[in-house]
Amino acid sequence: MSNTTTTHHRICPLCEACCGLEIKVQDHKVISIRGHEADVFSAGYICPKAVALKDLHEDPDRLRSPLIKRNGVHVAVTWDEAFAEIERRLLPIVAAHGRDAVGLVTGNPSAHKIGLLTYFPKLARALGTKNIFSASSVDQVPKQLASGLMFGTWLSIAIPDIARTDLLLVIGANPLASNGSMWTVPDFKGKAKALQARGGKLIVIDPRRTETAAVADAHHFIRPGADVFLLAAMVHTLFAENLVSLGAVKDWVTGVDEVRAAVAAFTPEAVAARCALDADTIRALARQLASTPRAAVYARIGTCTQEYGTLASWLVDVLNVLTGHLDAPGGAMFAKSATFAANTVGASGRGKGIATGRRHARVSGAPEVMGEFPINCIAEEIDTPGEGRMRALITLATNPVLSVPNGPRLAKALDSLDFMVSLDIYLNETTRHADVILPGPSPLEDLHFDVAFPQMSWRNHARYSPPVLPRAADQPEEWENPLRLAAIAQGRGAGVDVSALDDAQFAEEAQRSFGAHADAVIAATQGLHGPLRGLDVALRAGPYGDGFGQNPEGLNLVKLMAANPSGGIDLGELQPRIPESLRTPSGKVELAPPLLIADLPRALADLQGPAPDLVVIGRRDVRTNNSWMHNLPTLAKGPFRCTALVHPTDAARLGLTDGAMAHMENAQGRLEVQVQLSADMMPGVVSLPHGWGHDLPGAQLSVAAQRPGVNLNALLDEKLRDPLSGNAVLSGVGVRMWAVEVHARSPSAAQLSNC
Ligand SMILES: Nc1nc2c(c(=O)[nH]1)N[C@H]1C(S)=C(S)[C@@H](COP(=O)(O)OP(=O)(O)OC[C@H]3O[C@@H](n4cnc5c(=O)[nH]c(N)nc54)[C@H](O)[C@@H]3O)O[C@H]1N2
Ligand SMILES: Nc1nc2c(c(=O)[nH]1)N[C@H]1C(S)=C(S)[C@@H](COP(=O)(O)OP(=O)(O)OC[C@H]3O[C@@H](n4cnc5c(=O)[nH]c(N)nc54)[C@H](O)[C@@H]3O)O[C@H]1N2
Ligand code: SF4
Ligand SMILES: [Mo]
Repeated sequence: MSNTTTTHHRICPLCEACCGLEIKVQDHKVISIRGHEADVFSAGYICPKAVALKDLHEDPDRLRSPLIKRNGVHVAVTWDEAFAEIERRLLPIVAAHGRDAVGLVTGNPSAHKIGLLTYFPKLARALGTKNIFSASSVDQVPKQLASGLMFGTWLSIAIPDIARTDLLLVIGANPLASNGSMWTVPDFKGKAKALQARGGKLIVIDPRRTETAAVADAHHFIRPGADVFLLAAMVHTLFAENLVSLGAVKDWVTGVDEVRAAVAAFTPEAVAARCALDADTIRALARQLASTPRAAVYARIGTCTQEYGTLASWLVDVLNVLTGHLDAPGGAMFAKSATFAANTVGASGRGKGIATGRRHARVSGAPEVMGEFPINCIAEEIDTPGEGRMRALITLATNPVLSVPNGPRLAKALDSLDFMVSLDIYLNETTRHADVILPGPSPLEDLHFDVAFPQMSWRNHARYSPPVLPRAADQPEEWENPLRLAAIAQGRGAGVDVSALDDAQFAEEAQRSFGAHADAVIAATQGLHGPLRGLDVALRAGPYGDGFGQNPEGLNLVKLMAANPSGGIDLGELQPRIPESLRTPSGKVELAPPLLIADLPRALADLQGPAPDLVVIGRRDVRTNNSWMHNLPTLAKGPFRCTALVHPTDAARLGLTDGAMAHMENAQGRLEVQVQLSADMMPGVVSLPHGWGHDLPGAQLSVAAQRPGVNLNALLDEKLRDPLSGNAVLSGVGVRMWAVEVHARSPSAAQLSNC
């Protein structure tokens, strides 16, 4: 043992802000985690979750070896035993029932791991199943569908140029708690303050006066699920008042007249009651957007997880285009990623665009979007009898029993599977159903490069971090497990030489992508393997790359690695990219995609839609991360966070009191929740966070189980979806609430008071 302290620079893998960390290590133990001041992108900013990476690494509940379920109990086994068991049990299911009998679902952490993100498609291809699902359909797929239709690729996402904007309209997002999403923007608060300091304005539209709303210049409540109406009426106002001005992209937009006609009926007066916003306020917002030279609209999960998620996401960018703010400095711009971006490859300015509905789900008939079916369909695909039923499931870094509507039905369905494999680092609410669990390394034992987020970053950058700590001798790298599973599915045997298979697959891919130059590419990347080799190729062939020697000043992996201690490579502020970034068939911004225009009448017909007395929405807290970080002591301490926020007027009419327990019920189920009075709620709306409910038997989460909270998703209906994108409805669902009689305290209430 030595007392030498080493300093490491590591990008935080926990959320989309991608902050650079400085981690000090002594004797293989983390002694401190702070922000990396020199980081070219995040400049030292971090949130409390980064510090919990130490807890995560040291968590005794984190799995260090594979588990096999024997007689209902999970027991530790060797890696070879685990893969042999998978081969023994998976292949007969495929042989007897076909490839679609195996489902594959991936979750949020995969988006942060190059090993999982770039090897998941290999596993999906090898399985050859149409039953692919991901957390995208409880999240952002509406935004991706709308952007794909307008701009031509699934990740051509226009983000606010916050460094230069003077008006930022934030709808259904709370970046002060979430640190941003579909927009990589560490220290949103600091950037918003700078915006205000230069005279700019931040406006928030949200059914709760959130942490972000609290620092804003203005905040408006909106009835949950009504964003499509507000946005359509703002677009209507632009046309009605002659405020449309396309600015620099005017020669690159089609469909303006179709949009004008499509929103004709959405007058501010017509939508006001549905939105619970004055017609005058709606008009004023549209005028302010049109009259501010540098302005942008940004909307996120609150606008996606509703029945009109795709329409709302689309109308956000319609506003950006019609007010001349798309692709303009200070407006909504496109990042230019150094790697892996579909809008930097192939011919510039035109492409195939995107397609959906190439397949349909067996039970619901839901169309495939981004190669996936809605994650809400997993349970019914398992528990609905008939030809093509799903009998086996592979889960990859996801906890759908807590994170997907109607978790209880899903849990039951998982129990009825013939076989289930989970690639996961915890024995939790979902993986307890698995027959085999394969843990990945701790994040600190893994290298890091963000594949997706530089495509949505507030500034262009390229950063790479090597592993901070060594892996245990037998722990595979994160990408090896999906690849070995792929090999099993292809009949290559559980004992396959993963490294040789990776080499062979790389050679095939090089042949496909580089043709006559494939041998040169293979030679140039000699000595690399796994995702690092793919990264070097992506960098060198990418828009800033060295072109394998053609552009010696350009980027490659060696240069990227060398930049790690000094905080990575800054690639400059956002630049106008239209028409070059477009990949639509017309080579234009397609403002009026027929799929979306045809969906507007559905919204119009719902203008007088039902207005339940009380609806529930979610919320995020800076110390939690979806369903899986409640086991880390640093984050779990402090006040109980799984409370139901209730406005005092609602509490008075329903007989609820602060701190007391209440029933929350609808046709889906009933929960017992702790009430917290909050004048920040819109009356008629209550807020309960998701990702809780850690009291299910068979999980191994000793800290989280002490204060389990309740599962909001037990009250949500898995059949409620945005029909275009398949995205789940997570917001604005009707509930009833009434006080729990004090003399008949339930076990969960008693448990809470113990903590
Ligand atoms: N009601 C409601 N429900 C929601 C939401 C909401 O706002 N309201 N939000 C939705 C959103 S946006 C999302 S993204 C989903 C998230 O839902 P999921 O994708 O299911 O993600 P998590 O709940 O974060 O669970 C992550 C899983 O990955 C495992 N894991 C963590 N790190 C690693 C790793 O390094 N390797 C491996 N192999 N496994 C790892 C964890 O143990 C856990 O099982 O939840 C959705 N559910
Ligand atoms: N601390 C923390 N950070 C996270 C996560 C986490 O769990 N914890 N999860 C990560 C993930 S996976 C994601 S996808 C992102 C999400 O990032 P954000 O989109 O910023 O997510 P939220 O903080 O849930 O903010 C959504 C807001 O929408 C509001 N809302 C609800 N319904 C409606 C509606 O109908 N209309 C409007 N206008 N607003 C509505 C809610 O009140 C809430 O304030 O956060 C990421 N970051
Ligand atoms: S905001 Fe927090 S969790 Fe997100 S990347 Fe930064 S430090 Fe990590
Ligand atoms: Mo998410």
